[in-house]
Amino acid sequence: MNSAMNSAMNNAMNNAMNNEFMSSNDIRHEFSVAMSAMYQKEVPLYGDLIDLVTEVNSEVLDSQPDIKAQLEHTGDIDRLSMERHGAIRLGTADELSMIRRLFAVMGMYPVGYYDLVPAGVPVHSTAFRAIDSSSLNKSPFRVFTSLLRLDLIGNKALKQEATAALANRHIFTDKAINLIEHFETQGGLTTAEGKNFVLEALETFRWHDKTPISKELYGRLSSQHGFIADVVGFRGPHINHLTPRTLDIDAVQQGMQTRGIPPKAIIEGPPRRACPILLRQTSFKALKEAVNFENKAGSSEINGFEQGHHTARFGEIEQRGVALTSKGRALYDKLLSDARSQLNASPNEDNAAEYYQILEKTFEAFPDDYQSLHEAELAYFYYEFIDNSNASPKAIDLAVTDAKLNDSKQALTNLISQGVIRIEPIVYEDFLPVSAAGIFQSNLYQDKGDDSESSLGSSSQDNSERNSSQQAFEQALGTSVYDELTLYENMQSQSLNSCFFAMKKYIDSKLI
Ligand code: OOG
Ligand code: NI
Repeated sequence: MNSAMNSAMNNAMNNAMNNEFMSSNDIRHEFSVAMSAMYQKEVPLYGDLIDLVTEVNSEVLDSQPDIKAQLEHTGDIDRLSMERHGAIRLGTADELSMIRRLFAVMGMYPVGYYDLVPAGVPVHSTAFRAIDSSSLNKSPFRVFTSLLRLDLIGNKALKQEATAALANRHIFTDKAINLIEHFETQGGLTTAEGKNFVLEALETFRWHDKTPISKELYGRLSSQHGFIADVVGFRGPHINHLTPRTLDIDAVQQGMQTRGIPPKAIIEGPPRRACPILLRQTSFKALKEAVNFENKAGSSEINGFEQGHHTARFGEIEQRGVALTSKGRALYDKLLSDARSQLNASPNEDNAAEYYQILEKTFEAFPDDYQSLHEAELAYFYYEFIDNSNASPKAIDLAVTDAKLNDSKQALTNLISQGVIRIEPIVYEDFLPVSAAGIFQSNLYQDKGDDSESSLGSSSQDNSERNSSQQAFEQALGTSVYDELTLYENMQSQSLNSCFFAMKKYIDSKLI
């Protein structure tokens, strides 16, 4: 862990210990609520989506009491309708490094590196989120944050114009920056400062319908890639979608169709399964929105502005499952790519049914019960000691000694099948690059259709290219990103340790 990250962690710890400060978890929660209210006002169709999700979720709760009981047990029931993530796109290294400091105030740290260039999208990204189980439980809100790869614009003159436009904008209010600095020096914000911070931070994510560039420059940027125009053409990184959690994504996809909320062609990610893995997502197609382009000299000028439109903002839904180990993830990536090559076209409206069929068939190779996923080390789990199991303390003692001393997987597996240890899936908190690319693509090319290729095309990429772009991203960010697999690994091993500890206490109390 580097020193910037260390000080972020120290801040978070001081913050939690020092009562006079508002906790970062509370700041994050209040921010996500404020952001949701702002976005529903800005994009009313998103409010309709939330209504649909709420209805589908309550139907699931009514018809499947076991799911309701589980959500009540974990405390998730109260947070069910809260947004799980949003996304923004930034233009410069300075913006990225300041946004890192802004999110740190809310206890959100950069996790994972996503390179979208091989998928034809000129950005690379990370996700800012809480990193420990208890903070995630308090508020799982995350922001998928992308940085534009201006270096990929081939046309030198255009690149210069884009760079100049970005250099002119200030996406943070002075008060927000002051409060961030105050947080860093004091180690926290008081409740009054925290509430003020939420209001100031919100300004960065607001929609502006007056652009700082001309329609003509906007057109040239769009013809390179819609994404470049979306970043360079605006005064700030408007939140481009928010994403609530649904208990049945297939039902929401259906429901959108019948309610006139235009869905994207397919649900991204793995197929529907008994034991959900990773992340399934879908969205409604981005809206065509009126914007006013700066036009001091033009003939069609209305008060110095020329009218036009822009397409970028949408609403999304997600359904999450268990986090996969690197072995599980490799299997997921392989099966997804097998399914896509069998389809022999990119999934779209016309081949959606065929695509789902192929996907389901292909994923039969992925075990679909938690016990098998655990045994094959494909997924991460929490361990819980059940002290009312029928196993004798002596037998538990032997099995624990074996599992601990010999690191014996068999002993652990036995304890699980005897019902002494219960496993509980660790939820995947991150994103999937192929899915993200699918979300990006279907929301940037409304006028041209889902399949249109960007002028950057898609390219293959070797490992050294990937490593060097990750380094460039981290340099811009001002710190390295957390490795998501290490975080899940730690959660799992910490949970196993506390489970063993609880068992040891139990055995000692019985055997003495
Ligand atoms: C981000 C797209 C990625 C997701 O859920 O995979 C994303 C964007 O459109 O800026 O949010
Ligand atoms: Ni998203």
